[in-house]
Amino acid sequence: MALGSNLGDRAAHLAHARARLGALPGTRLVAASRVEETMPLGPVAQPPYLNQMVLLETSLTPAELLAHCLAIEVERGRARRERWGPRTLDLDIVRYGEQAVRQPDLTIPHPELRNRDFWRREIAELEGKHV
Ligand code: A4P
Ligand code: MG
Repeated sequence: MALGSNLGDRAAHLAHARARLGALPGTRLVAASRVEETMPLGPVAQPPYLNQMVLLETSLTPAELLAHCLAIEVERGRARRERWGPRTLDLDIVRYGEQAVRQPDLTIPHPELRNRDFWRREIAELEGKHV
């Protein structure tokens, strides 16, 4: 799961997300990458992000996990204005084990994985941490 924030107290938003994700039903936070500051990607001018990748073990389905993610984003005052715009907290399911999901509201692996060096770097860090 990828955590991102570029509005408000970014570190606090990520900390909230880690705590909430780790406390979801049937879910455990196994490992977390370093938090890194990254320059904004995409067409919208906006402040730099803090990004982090976490590894969860969960019995939630991808759809259930997504619903929890949207609720946690709202807890941090996330307002959806424009696609790729600035946000207090963004939670993206980047991978879900080896499973692929293609639904109107959920694509796994996340289509941006191939374009985001920092995500791939963070995943490599997690794999080193828990193997
Ligand atoms: N959705 C589909 N697949 C997924 C998935 N695998 N995980 C749907 C989570 N959500 C998924 O998301 C819109 C809808 O995508 C969700 O309701 C869900 O049904 P959103 O968060 O409202 O929209 P968004 O985040 O603006 O769009 P998207 O496509 O998720 O963009 P990203 O990839 O989140 O990009 N620059 C830096 N440096 N770091 C960043 O983290 N993030 C973005 C946003 C732009 N630039 C960035 C960063
Ligand atoms: Mg998103």
